[in-house]
This record gives sequence, C-alpha cells and structure tokens, in this order.
Amino acid sequence: LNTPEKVNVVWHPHKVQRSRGCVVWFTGLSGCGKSTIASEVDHLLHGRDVGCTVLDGDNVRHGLNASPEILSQSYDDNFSQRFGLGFGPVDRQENIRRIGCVSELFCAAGIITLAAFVSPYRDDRDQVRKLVTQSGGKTDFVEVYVNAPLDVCEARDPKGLYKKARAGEIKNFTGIGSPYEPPLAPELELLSHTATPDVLAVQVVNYLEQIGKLSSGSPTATTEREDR
Ligand code: ADX
Repeated sequence: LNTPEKVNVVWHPHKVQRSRGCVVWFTGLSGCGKSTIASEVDHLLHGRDVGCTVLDGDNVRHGLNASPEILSQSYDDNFSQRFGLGFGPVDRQENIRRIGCVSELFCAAGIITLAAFVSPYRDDRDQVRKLVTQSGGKTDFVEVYVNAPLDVCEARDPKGLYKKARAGEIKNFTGIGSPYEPPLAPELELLSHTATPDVLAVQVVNYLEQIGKLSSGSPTATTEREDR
C-alpha cells in the first residue's frame, strides 16, 4: 500500500491468508425490500453452512454510524457532532465509506457480507467496489439493484417515513427531497415489486453459485500472505 510517509502508519502484513468471501451490496430506495431480501439470502446461506452476515442501514446507524443525537446520550457535544452521521450528502458518503471498510474486513475473513444500504450516490458505491475488488478479485463485489418504483415504496411506507417526508418533517428523504442515482451496470437487478422476497433471494443465491462463491464452504487458512 502506498501510505504517505507523513501519516506514520504502515501496513502490517499478516502471516495467514484466508480464502475470501465477497460483498453483496443491495442498493435501492427506503422500503424497496433490500433488508428483507438480504435477510432471506442470509437464511438460505446459513442453511447451507456458508459463513455470512447482514449489515443494514437502520441497524448500523444505531451503533458504528450513530447520529449525533444518539451519541450525545453518552458523549459530549463536540464528540457527537464530529463523529455522528446524519443524511446530508457528505454524511451519507462517510456512512458508506465506513461500511465499505467493514465489509472488506468481513470479506477478507472469508465471510459473505450482505450489505443493505440506500447508498444513493453512485460514486460512493463505486468507491466500495474499488476497495473490495482491488483487495480481492473482480467478482468479490456484487452490486444488487433492488428496483421498486417510488410510488410502490411510498405506498408500503413500513416506517411511516415517506409520510413524514411529504409533510416536510424530513427534509432530505431519498426519493423526495434527496436524489437516488440508480446503478448503471449492476451485477443483478431485482424488480422487487414483481416477486416475493424469498423468490428474489433465490435469484441472488443462484447468481453467487454461478460465479463460484458458494463452492468452498467455511473460511480456511491457506498460504502465507505475500507482502503488499
Ligand atoms: S444511506 O443513504 O446513508 O445509505 P442508510 O441505508 O444508512 O442510508 O439508512 C437508510 C434508512 O434510514 C432508511 O431505510 C430509513 O429508515 C432511515 N432514514 C432516516 N432518514 C432518512 C433520509 N433522510 N433518507 C433516507 N433514509 C432515511
């Protein structure tokens, strides 16, 4: 790695190299079904003894990427404002950057990482793709566009957030006051209003099977890692 010298941190090569997992990145509007499909895929893979995990926006935003308001329950204002994340473009960028790094760590540990985030900006998703594929191979990042029309997501409104956004209570809600940039060349596109989550999850599992991600079972220690 080319770390600038002034940073004073140097990459430490590890002795054990594990076989990699992959990152399955679900993107789409709030309420399009990303988390439900990811959870179904998780269930199917667990049933086959494949090491996997789900990361999703609503949960991660309670911990690693908590808001300033959540952090202020335990930290002072300065800390909470500095590290807490909201939904402005830069905060979303940092949200996806952190999740990208966490996904890469899981992937390197041999785990199939099912990441379900609105991730509305193409460039943020492409940065994660770059990180994951340059550490592994081209097939280590699978972008899944969970495509449901805005009016379908809004009619579902499982958390009542579209209603709040229409009432002006959430200013930058994706699809209403904030843009969503659909992927241009996703590995998979799921028309989530045309089939049930369990049927769509099977499509994802079949794709992983096709590209050879389900053949090697659980993570195994293999050879010594080469210097980077
Ligand atoms: S992302 O845009 O930064 O990728 P993320 O996936 O972490 O978003 O979180 C999205 C979830 O936060 C939504 O499913 C919704 O429940 C909630 N949410 C709250 N405010 C907003 C908002 N302004 N835009 C989109 N989702 C929001």
